[in-house]
Parts: sequence; C-alpha cells; structure tokens
Amino acid sequence: MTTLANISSVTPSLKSEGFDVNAIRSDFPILQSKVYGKPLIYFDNAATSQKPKTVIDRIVKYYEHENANIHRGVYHLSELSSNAYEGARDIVQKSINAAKREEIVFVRGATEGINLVASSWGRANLKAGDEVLISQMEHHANIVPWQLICEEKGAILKIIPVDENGELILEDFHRLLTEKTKFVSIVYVSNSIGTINPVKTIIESVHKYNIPVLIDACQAAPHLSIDVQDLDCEFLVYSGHKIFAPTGIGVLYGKEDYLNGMPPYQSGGDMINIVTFEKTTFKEAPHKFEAGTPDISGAIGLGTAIEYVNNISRSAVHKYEQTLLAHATEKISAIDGLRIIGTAKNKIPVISFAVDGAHPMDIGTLLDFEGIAIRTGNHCTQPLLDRFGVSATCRASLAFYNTIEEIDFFAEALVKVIKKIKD
Ligand code: ALA
Repeated sequence: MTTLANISSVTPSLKSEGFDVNAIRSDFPILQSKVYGKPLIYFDNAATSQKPKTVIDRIVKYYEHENANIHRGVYHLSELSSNAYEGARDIVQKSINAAKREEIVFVRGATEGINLVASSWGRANLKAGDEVLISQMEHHANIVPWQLICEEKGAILKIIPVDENGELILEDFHRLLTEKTKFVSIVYVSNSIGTINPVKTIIESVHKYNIPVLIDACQAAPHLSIDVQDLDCEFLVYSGHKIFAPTGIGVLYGKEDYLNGMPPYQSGGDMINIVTFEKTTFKEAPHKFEAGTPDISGAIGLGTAIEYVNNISRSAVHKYEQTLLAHATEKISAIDGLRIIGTAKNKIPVISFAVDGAHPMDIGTLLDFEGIAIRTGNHCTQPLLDRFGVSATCRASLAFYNTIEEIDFFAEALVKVIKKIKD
C-alpha cells in the first residue's frame, strides 16, 4: 500500500523551475496535522485553501505592531496600518494587471463583490424587459443576486446551458446574446466540476453589444494567471481565502469609468467627502465602495498570500496540478460504479463524482476517519447538479501542495469506504 511516509514530487523536472512540493508543504503548518491519528489529506481546496506560515505571521505582526484604524489617524501607527492596507491594493493591482490601483475594491469576498455590482450597477441600469445572461454552471453567489435584481427591475435572467461534459454550449451562448442582453456574468472556472471556460472569447463576443461582463474568478485565482487588461472584462471578483489568504477579504476589480459611474452600495464612514443633513457627496472609487472600517489585516494577509504565490513559478504549478488531475482522474475513474461529473477538456484539479448505491455524505464521513477532507453536497451549484441528475456529489479539489501519494492513499481509502457502505 502507498504510504505518506515518503512524499516526493513525481515530476522532478519541475525542480529546475524551482518547484518543490516538499518545500511548499513545509510552508503550511496545518499540513503537518493528524486527524484521528492519520496524516491530514486536505482535498477541499475549492471550499477554502490552507494558509502558509508567512501569511499567518504577517497577520500576527499586524496585530502585534501595526494595529490602528486606516485613513483616519495622523499618528505613526495609523500611518503604518494605512500604508500596509494600501500597499496590499498595489499588490493586487499588479497581480491581475489592472491599469490603476483605484480599480481594486476590497470586499468581504466574491459574494459581496457580485452583490455590489448587481445592486449598484443593476439598480441604476436595468429596466423591465432587459436581459441578464449567466450560465447553468454558476455558483449560487452568481445566480441569486442577479435573480433578485431582475425581479426588482422586471428584467429577465437567461441561462447558457452546459453539455454532458460540463462545458458551456457556446452555440446557445451566441443565440442567447441579443440586443436585449444588458449584462453578462460568467464563472471563469467551475467550483463544483472544475471546467475552465473560454472567458476571453466570451468577453469578446459580449463586447460586440457594448455591454459589460463580470467574471467570477474565485476558482481561477488559485490556479491560473489573471490579466484583466488582456481579458478586457469590466468587472472581476475573487475571494482571498481560496488563494491562501484569510477569510473575510476579497477583491472586486472594476474598470475605473464603470466604478465611478455607479452609486454607492453601502454607505457610512470613509466613503464620503462632505456630509450635511441636506446632502452627502462621495469619494471616487475605490473608497466609495469601502464604507466603514474594512478588514485591514485581511487585506494585508491577502497581499502576503499573493506575494507567496508569486514566488512560485506559475507554469510549474500548472504542470504539476495537471499531473495531479490526470493521476486522480485515472485512479478514481477506475473505481466500480463511480461516475465522474465534469469531464471537460480544460479543467483545474477538481474531481466531482457520484457512486451508485453510496450516498456522498456517507462517503465523506467515512473518509474523514481516514484523515481525508473532501466536500460533499451540492457545492452551492444546485442548478448544475440538477442538470446531471444528482442532488449531491463528492468533490476532491486539489492544490499545489497536494501529492500523488495523497491521491493514491485517497483512491485506496475510497474503495474501502464504498465497500463498507455497500456491504
Ligand atoms: N464556494 C465554495 C465551494 O465551492 C464554498 O466549496
């Protein structure tokens, strides 16, 4: 039986690109943990990723040495804190190649970013009979905010369907995109089945109608390079906690003209210029959209997480993750009665599956006793799972710190667990 005693990279050639999975694993304290006496195998990275020590240390340093509110104090600590927070904005800007730092709005996460755009842009621009186009592959966070604003404005939500492999049906996308379409909001990479969508081509087509596009890049951010100028999207969102940063911080990118043309989403301190009881004037973006005290330490932690990721070769990570995906797909698909849901040509290392006669919750619970963490359920994508005729799946979602040995251990444990459930 494969053991985890000798964790080694299967692709030593990646070492020439400076990629060493053992070194990476040692940066993540939680990966050294045991669960029920077994080494933790963390395969729930699409839900949230683990945090490297450098991020944890940076947050501790902030609270031990820099904690003060930002943009408000004339004293040393407030300056330290404000500089660190605004420095994180610069790091985010560079990492997604935004043209201006003012185009980066810190939000709680992708969910808040989408709600912000749907409420602010949607309320100001949508009217009865307009159409908003999303896909069948969206996370609930990219469905419900659009449903609510469409309901409020009498607009109509249109859905691009997904084929048997879990790819968007592009002919239907072109058919649904019409003069009536006023906004398109599309996921870059599916959280539940891993499909990488051809968003650049989609954006090009949408722009022929002179309308804006939002890209939900939650699952793209930890796995792919993002260049918003190259994509040319009007908006893009992601959550920090999926890219090795703390929970509670996320990014909304918006083209400057769009952000400045939109009304505030929330209001309060730090987003205003002048307040009187008669009238209030607002700052320009991004501050207009950052009402109240933000998640200062979260933003700083996000900056550190991005710097951490930037120190590892993206191309090596991509090759390594594709090796993990290929190996896991081969191992898992060989299991009797198991169906992989989502077999797109371009995928991140996310494998969703259903097993005849074994409920995902039972599989997940028993795998936990082997030290293995996967997600079970609908992954906040009920319409997508409905399309495949299942209400829940097991989902193994991998990151660059996972290993071939972990996959082998997982596949063996899975066979054992399925047998136990069926016996
Ligand atoms: N959206 C997260 C997931 O896919 C929580 O698990």
